[in-house]
Amino acid sequence: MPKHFRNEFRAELAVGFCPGCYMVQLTNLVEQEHLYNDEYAFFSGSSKGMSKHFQEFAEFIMQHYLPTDDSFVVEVGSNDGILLQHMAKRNIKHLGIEPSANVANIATKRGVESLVEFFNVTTAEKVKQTHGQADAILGANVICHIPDIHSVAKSVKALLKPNGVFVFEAPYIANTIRKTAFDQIYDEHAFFFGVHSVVNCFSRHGLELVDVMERNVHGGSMRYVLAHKGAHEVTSKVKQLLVLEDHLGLLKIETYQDFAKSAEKSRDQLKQLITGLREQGKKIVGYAATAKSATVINYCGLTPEHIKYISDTTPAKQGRYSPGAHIPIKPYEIFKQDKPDYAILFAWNHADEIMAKEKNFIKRGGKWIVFVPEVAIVENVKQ
Ligand code: JHZ
Repeated sequence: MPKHFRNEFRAELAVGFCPGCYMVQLTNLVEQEHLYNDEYAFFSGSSKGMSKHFQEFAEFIMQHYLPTDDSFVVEVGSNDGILLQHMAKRNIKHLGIEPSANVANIATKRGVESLVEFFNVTTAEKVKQTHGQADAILGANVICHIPDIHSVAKSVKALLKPNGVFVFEAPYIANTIRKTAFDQIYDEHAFFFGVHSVVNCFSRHGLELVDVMERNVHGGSMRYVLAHKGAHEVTSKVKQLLVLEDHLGLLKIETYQDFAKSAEKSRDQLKQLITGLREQGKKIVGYAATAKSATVINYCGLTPEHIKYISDTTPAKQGRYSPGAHIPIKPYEIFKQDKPDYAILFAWNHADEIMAKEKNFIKRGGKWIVFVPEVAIVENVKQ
């Protein structure tokens, strides 16, 4: 038995909807220390598309919200420093707060000042004492990971300058529902935010949602800009999206019940498709051992009998196994040399980048199996 399986644990994955504040969230949580530690295997810089995205995010913040030479920016969950490196390069005072030491070490090597801590009221107070209050507090795909969201709000409230902004991004619930992207539901994603739930949650703490921007990353994300109540003008886009969410049915439990039915249908179709292909003797592999893939594999009951291996570019994942199903994770180079008949596109959110570099796979007769927004076999995937 590989040594990695010894400490494996399982947790039930289930989602709840609050009809009072419209929050969609996991109902069972895995201990934070199990998820974020010095073996954290996701490196934000693992895709070219995301590197470009973070550059745009940094430019946006520097242009709009870091007004003076002594401006101070804090990032929660700064990972390998992919965002803050742009501020560091311009000598802007910054601090990354990152609980996983291994990724924080990479950030430090990039010149990003990093504090290895969870973001909470104690850490916020400490940063306030040592560095002062921030002009901007940022978070990309991390605020939705922190179960004690009220502690996040209190920490932001304490650490933010009177005119400062709290800007964060997360996959947008409307897109998750529209695309039947059930794989966005996994242990790290404690919350599935929408504009209503963000307003309701943070307004309790005197923080106001002042702007929203859709971003075409991670399957369709939203960038939320919050500020102390009354400090900034609220844009009309916030109102527009509140109305739209109502029209989309995001305030009704029935919409989520329909989503559950669509997810079940997608699961059954994918399992059937893969089982059928295996019966014909086809060789199927997985492309990218994403966090999302753990949900797809376990929810569909896929095993190493169905998927020979999953190729991934992250050295820390190679030689390991997928959680639960124990499908081997192999270096990307194996996929390039190998001739699988089908590859399941687990990193469907990076489709543009992947299609551009995998033309040879199709030329060799390979085909993609996709499941978002629908289960299909295709030669080309549009994001
Ligand atoms: P990707 C992560 O989710 C984890 P994941 C986290 N919890 C989160 O919230 C989201 O990001 C935002 C591999 N890969 O970005 C590298 C290839 O092998 O969809 C990574 O292992 N070849 C923080 O894991 C993985 O995919 C490629 O060409 O679902 C990243 O997957 C590319 C582009 C990626 O995020």
